[in-house]
Amino acid sequence: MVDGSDDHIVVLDKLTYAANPESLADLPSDRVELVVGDVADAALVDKLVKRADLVVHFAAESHNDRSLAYPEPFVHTNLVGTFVLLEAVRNHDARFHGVSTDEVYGSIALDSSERFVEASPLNPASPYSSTKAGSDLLVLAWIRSFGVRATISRSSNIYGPYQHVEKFIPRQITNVLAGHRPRVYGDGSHVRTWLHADDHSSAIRTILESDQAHGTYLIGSDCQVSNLDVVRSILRLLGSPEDAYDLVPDRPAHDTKYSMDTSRIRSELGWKPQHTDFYHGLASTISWYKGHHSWWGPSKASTEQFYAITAQ
Ligand code: TDX
Repeated sequence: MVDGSDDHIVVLDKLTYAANPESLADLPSDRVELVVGDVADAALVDKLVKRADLVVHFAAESHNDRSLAYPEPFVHTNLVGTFVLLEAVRNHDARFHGVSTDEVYGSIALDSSERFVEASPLNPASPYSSTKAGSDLLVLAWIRSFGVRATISRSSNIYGPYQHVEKFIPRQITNVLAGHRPRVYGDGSHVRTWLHADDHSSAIRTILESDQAHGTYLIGSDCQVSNLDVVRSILRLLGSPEDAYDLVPDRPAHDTKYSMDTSRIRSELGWKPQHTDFYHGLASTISWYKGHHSWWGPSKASTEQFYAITAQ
């Protein structure tokens, strides 16, 4: 978002357990300003949106396992937060982009070749994905009811540097680096499509820079793999035996597979992912975590304490 532009960016972040201000440390301080606060704080949001042309709504409680244990913050941030932002952009006529997820469509059977399209029905399974679906519905209603200038993107699973260690790929990498075995839910057959974080950012930038962009865009790569395949690859790339992982109790309502047809953003806006070799991207992500213990180390113990409650 910052490279190659002279945009002035105000980051509104509550600095919850999932945030690390060090992630902003390398960004130019004259162009990136951090405001610590809540997206559901209407007075603060109104003040900030008043001086903005464009609001990109990345703020979310985003982890399924936490939403099953503590759903309330998901309702607050993902629903009330989106409502507050939409009211502010409506009042100040700013453009809005909502960052969402493939999970709003629910799950696909493993043996099905179905792929979700923009207009597929929403069928979320978890407190997390249902609040994201609700957030998207608010955006669509504010477009139709009030003429708010807004777009939505729904992305597949994201990986890369700076991802919190609660998520699947960094959890398993840092487990191995810390001398622990990766932990795979259920039988590990669940399938995800992995998109590099840089490609997610470039897709959103493409939408924001287009005067033609409207409605909903699906963003994803062609790298569709099972969780077992990911874990075996991490172990191999770190020089451990590929079977040195544990199968642990499954996540309730665990979505089997996500799959989306991402041709709209590719054909209409000319976007495509640059990180097309998942295993290459995984190797460079592993290198990043190897070299950034000081970034992830402090949150590792508390993350594993959380997982210990659910025996995952
Ligand atoms: O330790 C684990 N073991 C395991 O087998 C963890 C943390 C996860 N898993 C499985 C569950 C999923 O099948 O790996 C897969 C990926 O898990 P997560 O990283 O928790 O992602 P997922 O539930 O697929 O949701 C992610 O993609 C969509 C993000 O967390 C969401 O924020 C995004 O919207």
